Amino acid sequence: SGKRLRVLVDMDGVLADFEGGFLKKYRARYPDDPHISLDDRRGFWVSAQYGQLRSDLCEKSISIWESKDFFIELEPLPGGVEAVKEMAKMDDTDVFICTSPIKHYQHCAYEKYAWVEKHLGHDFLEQVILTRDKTVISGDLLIDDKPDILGVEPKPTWEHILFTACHNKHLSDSPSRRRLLSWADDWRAILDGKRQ
Ligand code: UMP
Repeated sequence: SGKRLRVLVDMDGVLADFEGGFLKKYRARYPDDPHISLDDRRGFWVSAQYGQLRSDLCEKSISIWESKDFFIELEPLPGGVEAVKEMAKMDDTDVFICTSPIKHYQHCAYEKYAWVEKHLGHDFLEQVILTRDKTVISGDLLIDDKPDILGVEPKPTWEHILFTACHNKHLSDSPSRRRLLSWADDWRAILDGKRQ
């Protein structure tokens, strides 16, 4: 074991309950409009599926995560914070939180840092990477619920581990793509398998 393992962990849909937080606030703000249950979610883009349901619901959905306090008030997903803390304490392991902020930057970027401080502690702010392009970030593993992680680098260094979420659970897996079904799944085995 000569070299350290670098693990990149996504935030929305992996550590923070974006989908649950969205649905709760959308239904509270637009009680007379239709919604999509988490069971019926398909596709990474919430706004696209709401736009298909009814064209005006695209911008109504966007208004939810552009609002102040949306990102800071997201609940942690079960076991995620504990797993990241444990990972960070493992020998020869570096953990980074790798997350894409929305371009409406008034609240999101600030609140993502605040969320990490609240749930993982001030020292963990050292480990935060905000980027709209995860392909230019080097690592051994990227644990992320987005099925297609694309950017300017055609050959990213990381192996993408698809974290199961309501919007991706029905996707068929190619043999080359591995999943983490939840934080109760064996993430330690995935890390250990990557160590040389
Ligand atoms: N996001 C949108 N539109 C959607 C769903 C999510 O802009 O329909 C945003 C919320 C997060 C970002 O800031 O995309 C997801 O980032 P990653 O999970 O890929 O880091």
